[in-house]
Amino acid sequence: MPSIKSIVLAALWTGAGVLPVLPADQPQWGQAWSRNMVSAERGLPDSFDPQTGANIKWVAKLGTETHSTPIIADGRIYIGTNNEEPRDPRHRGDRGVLMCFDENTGDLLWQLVVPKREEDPYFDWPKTGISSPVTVDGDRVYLVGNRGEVLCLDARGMTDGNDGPFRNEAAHMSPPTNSGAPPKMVVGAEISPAPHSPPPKAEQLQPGPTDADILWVFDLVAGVGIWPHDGAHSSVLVHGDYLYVNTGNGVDNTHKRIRRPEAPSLVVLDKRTGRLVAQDDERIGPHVVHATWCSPSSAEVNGRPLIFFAGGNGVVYAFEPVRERLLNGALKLKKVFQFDFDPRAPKEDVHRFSGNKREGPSNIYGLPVFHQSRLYVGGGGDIWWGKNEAWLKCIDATKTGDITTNALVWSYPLGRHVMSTPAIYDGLVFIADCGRTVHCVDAKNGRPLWTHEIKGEAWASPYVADGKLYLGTRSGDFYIFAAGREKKLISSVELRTPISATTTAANGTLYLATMTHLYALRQGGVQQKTR
Ligand SMILES: [Ca+2]
Repeated sequence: MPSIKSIVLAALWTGAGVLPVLPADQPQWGQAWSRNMVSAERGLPDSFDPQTGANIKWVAKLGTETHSTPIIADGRIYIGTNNEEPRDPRHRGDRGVLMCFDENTGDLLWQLVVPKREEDPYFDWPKTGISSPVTVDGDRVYLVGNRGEVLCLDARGMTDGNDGPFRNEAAHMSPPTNSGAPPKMVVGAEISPAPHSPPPKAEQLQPGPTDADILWVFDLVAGVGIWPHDGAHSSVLVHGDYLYVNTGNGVDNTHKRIRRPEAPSLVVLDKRTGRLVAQDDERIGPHVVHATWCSPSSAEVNGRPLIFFAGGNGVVYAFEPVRERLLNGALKLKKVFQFDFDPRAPKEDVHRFSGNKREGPSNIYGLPVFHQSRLYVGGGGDIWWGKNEAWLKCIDATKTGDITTNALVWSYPLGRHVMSTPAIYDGLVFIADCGRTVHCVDAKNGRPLWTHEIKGEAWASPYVADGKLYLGTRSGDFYIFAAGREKKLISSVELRTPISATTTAANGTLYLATMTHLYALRQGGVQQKTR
């Protein structure tokens, strides 16, 4: 007699006419590794109600600022936040925090707590917490913390002891003696990033069962000489045995100087050891408009694997992946193409335009998304310091060399500034901007299909799952549209707390993070209590 599972599988096979789509984890930001903001999850809610608890499975409390997107793997959910609602009374004060919750219950399993950089508030902006989404590969969790460190964590935390080689969690989590408020924000103050100085051993906090187990650390400041700015936002890309990481190199507190022009924008580490194996050789540093916040993506183009990355200089690059582990010295990444996203913008001495809302260089926050031999990229003037102009561009990813003049398939003007990564679904491209508009564009030719005015800026990316488009805004409004050629707003919810995180779906549940709470939304769920 066939099992229920095999009947369900058979029904899925015949019903869909294609490979069955089963509930799955979401172990990295976007799809692996095109970074398309699309999920194959089904049966997700059309609406929910925080007042009655309808369609809510559970709610977990976060800090007060959450700019990180929830990531789900192997029964656990990871999200970065701050420490303004301390989960552990031993950790008090401003910290970067990564929380790990039980997927089923929303209970906290463990957390990584990282002291802030206190040399200059511009190195590690007060109260912003850990902004990077994690990437989970097997039982290892990769992320870039608030101090500009690439960290490899044990998904099981300390439940099976303190695994190495890194065993100095006590020093890592203990703030310096006399730690307190960061110095005043003084533009032009001559301050350099300094290493963490833990207190003497006897005064250090000791890791307990709810603290993270760090396996290795690579410090981007000490290791490749970056100048951190505002906060790290990197989503690590795993390709074979290697991690591709945008470094976060940026301007200093004047917003007019690059202190580390030689520092790389993209580095490659051995995922097993954290050893540096390669870095870009594109001399992007002097032209970084604000900081290096675009994370890499990857795809095979005509049978050839490529790593895509957009620099803080507004140029989209493709590199060959690292194939061999070199024993001596870091390898330079081999470039396959470069595409200047804004060729008419000024290219030299770009920081003289800092604060100019009318003209100046472009940079790129969202990820370059690969879909069917094309790259879709949103970019334009910096949201805080640059011109208002922004675009969604479609690039032919099959070309090589300098492809600025021959690879642009189409360009679509956006409203004012863009932070989003596009979602490509069913011949449509969805993106949202900081001019408070959601856009639906024909993927083939870039023609506008519909727009919708939203109440706040979109810092999150639109996310397509179950035929719906999910998007939260900085005004605290959450929108659910039909992901189709015709505009249809299915529902909207006023959460009254700003949203920076992209919504994610895994195993039949949708995860939505506001600044203060993580909602697990599930069809038919009724919330019992906040965890
Ligand atoms: Ca350890």
